[in-house]
Amino acid sequence: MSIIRLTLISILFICMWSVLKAEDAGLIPMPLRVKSHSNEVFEFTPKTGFVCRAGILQDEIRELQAVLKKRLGLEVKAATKIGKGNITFLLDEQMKGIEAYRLKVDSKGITVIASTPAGIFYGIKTLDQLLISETVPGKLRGVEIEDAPRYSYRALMLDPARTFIPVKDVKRYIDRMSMYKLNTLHLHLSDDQGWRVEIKKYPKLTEIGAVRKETDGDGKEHRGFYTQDELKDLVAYARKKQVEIIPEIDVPGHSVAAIAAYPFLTCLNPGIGVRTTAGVSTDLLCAGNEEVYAFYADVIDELCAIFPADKFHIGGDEAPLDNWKKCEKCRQLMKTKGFDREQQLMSYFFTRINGTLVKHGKTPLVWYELDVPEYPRNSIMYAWRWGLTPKVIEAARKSGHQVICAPGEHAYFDYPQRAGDMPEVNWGMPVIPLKKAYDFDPGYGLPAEQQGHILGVEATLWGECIRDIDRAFYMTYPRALALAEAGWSMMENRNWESFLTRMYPNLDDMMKDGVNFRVPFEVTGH
Ligand code: TNX
Repeated sequence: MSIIRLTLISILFICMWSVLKAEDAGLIPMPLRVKSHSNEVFEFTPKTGFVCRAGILQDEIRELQAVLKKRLGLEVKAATKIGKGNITFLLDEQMKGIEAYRLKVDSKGITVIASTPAGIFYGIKTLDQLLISETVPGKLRGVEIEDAPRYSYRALMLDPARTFIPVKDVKRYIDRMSMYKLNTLHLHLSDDQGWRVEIKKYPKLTEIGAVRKETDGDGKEHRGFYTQDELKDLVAYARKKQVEIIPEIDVPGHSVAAIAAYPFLTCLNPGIGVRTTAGVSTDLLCAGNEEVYAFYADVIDELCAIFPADKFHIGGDEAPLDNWKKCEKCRQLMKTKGFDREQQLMSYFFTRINGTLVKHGKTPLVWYELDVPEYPRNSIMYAWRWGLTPKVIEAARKSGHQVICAPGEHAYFDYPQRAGDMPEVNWGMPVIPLKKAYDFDPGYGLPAEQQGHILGVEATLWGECIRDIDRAFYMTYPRALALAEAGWSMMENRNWESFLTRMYPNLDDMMKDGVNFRVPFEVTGH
């Protein structure tokens, strides 16, 4: 072989080796466009600094500093020159998309351009993912990334109502979800088995409602709730990670803990205690009692002072109407209103609760049930029941509502990732393997004009069997990586094999960080 040929082959080999591909860069979710600059390499040095003209990016600078400290042990300080081996943040109001960003890495420097701090933040998160998969420490291969999300709403739900989750654990959960550009944490704060938020006007909600005597007969008391100050701190923490927290108070079903504390809230069985088993209760809030609406107006008033999000989840799921049929007050109200079906009372109930939300400028989110005749015009529907999402998307389009897709068959993260994975649960939960979580297309392949009302995605981690944050992480990951990609990436940029390759550097990173996850052995045939 001639010297020239050998040299050419070596150059080609070196180029191939050093060209950055999204597949080997651990980028999740997959960006809109990735272009590698094969001849460029950026080198971090102790002199690397950040250049930032706007004063409003303090949190983002701190995030960058934390990333570079963690990955490279570097302390980066303010610099003045764009290029020259520095990292530059530019806010460009002309750029379209509130979460969009452009990231460029070449031998002269690193630049992140966005129209908002959120975009800059996501540029930093992408930079972080580039760093976790670089094999030569301190070097980054040249790349240009143009990125923007498919959907604006990308959420995970935690259920501290069934099993309380301390604030410090929720913060860790937020840290990890923000790595994958998930921008909403939905907190399910009340259910039959627990009321988890301090309400100053009604102290018994937490004195009584936050104590569960036992769980499925284990004889162990379980208690806990968030004070208002703790939640304000949590909201501020999340905001720095570009995560918005949305509270949920589930009504009129799943309200036994509140009823245990304030028995007047229900129709027929005022003596019930906080529920100690999973399942659905027939003890609902009474729709025919004015005091119920006044009570929840007070609760919502206090919660709106804690959560600045413009959305507020009011539950609405699994409310069997047996007791409303038998309750005098409910019957009387139906008569006055001229209703002939209890389901109409359900619509009435939501309208009344929404009256309070509207005063605070909030939009109600609801677990959509196909048999409820009407929801408030401004509400956003969750499609959640197994197999019913296409139906709900269509029904919501006709009724003029927006939809969040949280389908049971792709996004119920309380379901095991593999058969036999949850031996402690014997009620036969279905299985959602990683592949099934990945196969989720929130648009269900519909033509563009039939999916414009889809706002985004959410995965729900119902807490009946989630005993602590390690278990929560174990159930969440790696499936939340699949969800993040379903919410952010365009279908034409998504590919299962590529996803798996990009997943491994992230699993490695979670391991180093002490974040629990389930190794998806089955994808490699084990
Ligand atoms: C249904 S999904 C529920 C939850 C349970 C979950 C268990 C929904 C809106 N309600 O109350 O925890 O199933 O998978």
